[in-house]
Parts: sequence; C-alpha cells; structure tokens
Amino acid sequence: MSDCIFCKIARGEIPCRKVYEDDDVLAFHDIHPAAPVHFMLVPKLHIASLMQAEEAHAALLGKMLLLAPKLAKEQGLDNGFRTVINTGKGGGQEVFHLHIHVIGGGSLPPM
Ligand code: D5M
Repeated sequence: MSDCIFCKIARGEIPCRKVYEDDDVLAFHDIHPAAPVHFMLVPKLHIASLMQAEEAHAALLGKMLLLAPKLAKEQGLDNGFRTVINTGKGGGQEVFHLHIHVIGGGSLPPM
C-alpha cells in the first residue's frame, strides 16, 4: 500500500532503527517505546491487521512468531518478553499494517 507508513519503512522510504531484515520480514524499534526494549516485527507484505490474515499467510505469520524470541534474545531479553498484536480499532491498533510488538527489559505490569 503506497500510503501505509510501515510499507514505506519496509521500502526504505522512511528511516527506522532496524533490528532485522530479510525478504519477508522487517523488525525495527518502536518510536514510542513502552519499555527499555520495544521493537516490532512487520511483514513486508501489506496485511492490514490480524483480522485480514488468511490461510495463505500461515507460513509468514509462523516465521514472524519464531523470529520474536530469537531477536528478543539478541536484544538482551534473556529473561523473557511480552508479545502484543493490537488488532482493529477495538484492540487499540493505530497503524493498520499487521505488526507484533516485542517488549521487555523492565518490569512489565500484569495483563
Ligand atoms: O502500534 C503502532 C506503533 O507504531 C506505535 O507504538 C508507534 C509505532 N510507530 C508509528 N510510527 C512509527 C515509525 N515511523 N517508526 C517506528 N515506530 C512507529 P499499534 O499496535 O498500531 O497501536
């Protein structure tokens, strides 16, 4: 999507603090961190939210989930971390390009 901010970041048109990149996935630090470490995993493919995810995206979503602990460890989150996927307006989603928040490095309040 041409006007999607995370698509623009994925295309390199808007800078980010990159954590990881491959052909399918980009990870970068959140500009409004909720904890000492806070980055997001986004698919390069534009999927608006988890509600728009389909069977065809299963491998991509699995890849992102499996990358989360690997990248969290590389970011020093040896003791654990939180993953969050805000979905839709009712779920508090602000950027409508699917993303997995990875948050940690401090004491997180219970959910
Ligand atoms: O969270 C969307 C998140 O995206 C929110 O925590 C801010 C972050 N954000 C927005 N623009 C940028 C840029 N340009 N770089 C890095 N992070 C960004 P949501 O789950 O949709 O509520």
